[in-house]
Formats: sequence, structure tokens, C-alpha cells
Amino acid sequence: MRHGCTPWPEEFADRYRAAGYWTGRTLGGLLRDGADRFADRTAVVSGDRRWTYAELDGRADRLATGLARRLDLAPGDPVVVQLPNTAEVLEVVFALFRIGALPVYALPAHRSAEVSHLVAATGARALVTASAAGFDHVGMALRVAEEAGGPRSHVVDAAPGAADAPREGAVALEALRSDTVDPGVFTAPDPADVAFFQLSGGTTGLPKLIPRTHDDYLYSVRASADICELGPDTVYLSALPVVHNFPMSSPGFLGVLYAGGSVVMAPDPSPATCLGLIESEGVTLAAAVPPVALLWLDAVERGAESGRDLSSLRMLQVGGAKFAPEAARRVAPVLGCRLQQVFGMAEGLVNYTRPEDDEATVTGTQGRPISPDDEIRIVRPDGTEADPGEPGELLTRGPYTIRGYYDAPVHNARAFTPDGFYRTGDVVRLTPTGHLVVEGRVKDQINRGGEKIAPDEVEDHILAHPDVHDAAVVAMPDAYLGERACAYVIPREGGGALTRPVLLRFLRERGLASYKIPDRVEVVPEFPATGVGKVSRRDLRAAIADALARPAERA
Ligand code: OOB
Repeated sequence: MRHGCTPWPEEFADRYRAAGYWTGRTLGGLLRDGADRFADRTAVVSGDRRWTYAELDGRADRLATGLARRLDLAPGDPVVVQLPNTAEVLEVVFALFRIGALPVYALPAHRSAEVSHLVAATGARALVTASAAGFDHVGMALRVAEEAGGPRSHVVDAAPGAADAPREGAVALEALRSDTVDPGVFTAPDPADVAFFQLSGGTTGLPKLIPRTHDDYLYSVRASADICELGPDTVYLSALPVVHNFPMSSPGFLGVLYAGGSVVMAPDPSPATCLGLIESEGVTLAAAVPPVALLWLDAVERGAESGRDLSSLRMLQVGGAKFAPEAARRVAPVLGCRLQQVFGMAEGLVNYTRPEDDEATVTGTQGRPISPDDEIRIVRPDGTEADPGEPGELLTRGPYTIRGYYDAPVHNARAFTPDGFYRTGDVVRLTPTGHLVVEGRVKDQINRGGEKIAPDEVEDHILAHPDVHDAAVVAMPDAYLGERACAYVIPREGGGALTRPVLLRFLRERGLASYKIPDRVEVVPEFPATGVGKVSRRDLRAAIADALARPAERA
């Protein structure tokens, strides 16, 4: 396995192979199989473009040839992929898989702070991106590539039409699609080795890299496709950035391509766009985070999208953050489809409510694990096992849950038990039927409508401001997003006037993803302390929740 990655112990690997979970196939092979079986069916719809399986497969081959020959990308080379929801995402990732290069997935919302970290942490040889949603991603990638130490990474502009208006220093993806295919560039990667890197939501410091193997990921994809009852008639809408684990593999676009269905790329999650696509494309399955699902429910209830025929939609998946039971109960009557709750993590474990589950289970739990070999432990703060039904921290290990973050031995010693269980940081309880209910969190993370924020990553950026003495970022309740971020800041004595706009501009200029910019800033003379003199985040959370509960403050 790649240096810096933690393999499963041999006895576990043998067991997962014997059970038929790890089949020795590769992600590049998934599309090749699809092209053999479903050649003329539609694989992807993106704006007014539709590619069949054969077309997507051919494009991936031609791009693979160009990437290997023109950019000299080789097996094992990491490549940062930061793309909006377009057909090119699929073309790019399968081209990379075919030459054995490793995608490093960045969200479109990530900015230079995150992207330069990814380049530095992996030694990425190239960045594939496209400017979208009013932001110049290509310009940012060029600056990141310029400023990175070591050999300069290539920047590939994947926007359609980029070849007509080339950016200095960038190469257009269109220009890389070779006219002919050179099968000599294709490699057969070891299925047990790393296929790509996902980004962790993070609890401390900079985001950690999650190495996933062909074997483990393909198992989660196949099993998810079965659980979600996908088939060639599935039309899947991704209202989330497709490079996130949920729309990629739960069952996501990979599950849909495995089953021969079609992937519809939603350029944005708005009700107008998504409900419109559900109607025009005959979408059968859609995936959303809770705030997006709420927007759709509200729009339909208000009659804002009246006259839309949503009858093709059979199932709405909601996950990434807790979906309140009250909201969950509205899905079937308002949208006329079933709900599936998805509680997953890029580190591995994914739980689904099942199509055969009763109403109370679907609306009141976050599902049960994919695999009979997903091992679940629920533990008290002192590490002892919780009683049945008692909430505790969820620990897990299994055939598609990593054994370690990439190149992070110190962090791994905390995040995993000595016998390989991942400490999820989620507080759950188990129902008598084996379903999990997410009750809260012990990890220091803010879940802003599914987008994860590590408070100390943001605090480090705030502390870089010359007028700041100390900073603490905590979650505050929010009816729509579930949580938002509030920054408490102590100004430096004798420093300049520290105001919210000044601080927010400073954070933006440091290149922090927009969802990590605090929603609220409270300038205070001191922080409440715990008994041992540490900053009491609990008191800060309670203080801001109290303040928000007072009507004047909410306004
Ligand atoms: C998904 O993956 P990540 O890596 O962005 O975030 C994982 C964390 C979990 O540890 C948990 O804290 C939270 O997000 N979470 C949920 C949830 N789904 C995720 N909390 C409550 N209820 C849920 N349904 O978010 C992700 C990955 C694959 C599939 C679905 C979601």
C-alpha cells in the first residue's frame, strides 16, 4: 500500500475477500463494464449535453491518453480535482483512474487555504478545475501552483470552451483529449491500493486526507446500489457537489453507473433548478442535505413550484447532518416519494434506512450499516460499553472504513483505537431493530447544514490578525442549517478597532472557504473558563444560544 497509508491487517483483508466484499476490481473497470453492458444508454446529463456510456468511456480513454502523454502524468501521481457538477467530472476521474493517477477531491467552495494544503500534503502533479458560480477557480489554481514549493503543478481548465480562450499558464481539458487512444497508457492498479483521497470534515487543524482503496470503495458502491434498489431505469439527481462522498458513492454517481442508470448533474441545489430537472429528466432518486430538502419542501408547500410533475421521484435521500423527525415526516405527503435517511462519513461507514423499513424507522432513525461486517461499538466517556439504548460515542471498523488518515501518525493514534476502530465523534444510540439514532457529537466540529467546520482551523486564521488576542469558534443553533458558526474574539490591548467586517474581510483574503467564515462575531473582553482554566466552549455555546433565543437578538 502507498507509503503513509494504514493497511487493514492481513486477517481482516483475507476475511473481506473470502466474504466476497473485496473483489479485486478497479474503479476504472467500473465504467468499462458499464460501457460493455449499457453502451447506448445515457450515462450523464449535464445542461444540454448527454453522454452515453460508450461516449463517456471513449472520452475517458482519450483524456487518459492526453493526460499521460502531454502532461506526463504517471501511475500514483496525485491530482487535485476541484470541479462543479458537470459531465466533465466523470470524464476526468475515470481518465485519472485509467492511468492510475489518484484524484484528490476538493469541494468547489474550497479556497486557496484548503487547496494549497492539498497540493502540499499530497505533492499533487496537477490541478483540474473550472471557474464556476462567480469565482475564478482557474486563477486561484494558477496562484496555488505558482506558490507551491517543488516542481510546479500543471493547471487544467475543464470549462467547455476553455480552448477558445486559453488562460496563460493553464492547459484546456479540451486540448488534452487526444484524437487517438493509446492503450499503452492504461495501467492495472493494485485493487488493494489507494484509488483516491477524500477530504475529512476535520476536527483539528487542517483537513486530513482519507485514502480509499478500489476494493473497499467498490464494495460500498455495489452494496449501496443494491440497498437503494438501483437499476438501468434509475435517474439520479445530485443536488450536492458530486465530489463529496455522499453523491459519489452512497450510492451516488458511481452506484448509478454500476447499475446502468443515468446521472443528472444539478448545477445548483435551488428548488427551481432541481424540481425542474426532476420533472424534465424524469428523476427517480435524488440526494440532498437537510437544508436543501427543507427548501424543496417549503417551495412545494408554498406552491412556488406549482404545476410541476414530480411523480417520477420515488425516493429522496437526506444525509450529511441530522434531519429532524418533523421535517422527515413531511417528505412523503409533500413530495409524494419515500424518504431514505443516510448517515455516513468519508472515512467509511454508511448507514441507510431501508425501503422496507416502517414509517417510524424511516423518519425517526438514521438507518443501519451497509455491511454485516460493519462492527459497531457504542461507548461511554470512560470507554466502557454503553447499555442497549444508552447513547454513547460510535466507534466502528469494517470492510470499507479506513484504518488511518494519510500521513498522520500522531492524529491517527487519537482517532483510532489500538485495535483499529475509528472514533467517529458522533453520539448515537442503538434501537432494538439495530438502527442508529444520532443524538449529538463529542467531536469539536460544527456541522453547518452538512458542511463540516473544524473550529481550531478557523481560530488559527483569526489569531493571525494582528489585533486579535484570542479566539474561540463555536456552533450556534440555526433553524435552517441546523448550526452556524459564531466566533468569540478578544481584541489585543492597544490594537486597532476590531470590527466584524474587518475580521471577515481578513479571513476571506486568507483564502478560507466561504462556509468556514463565521456567521457571527462577538467581540468580548474575556472567555468563560472551565474548572481547570481552559476556555469553556460549552459556556460560549450556551451564551450564544441564549442570546439567539431572545427575540431582539434574533432580528
Ligand atoms: C457525510 O460525510 P462527511 O465526511 O462530510 O461527514 C461525516 C459526519 C458524521 O460523522 C456525522 O457527524 C455527520 O457528518 N453526519 C450526520 C448524518 N450524516 C452525516 N449527522 C446526523 N445525521 C446524518 N444523517 O456527511 C456523508 C458521507 C456519506 C453519506 C452521507 C453523508
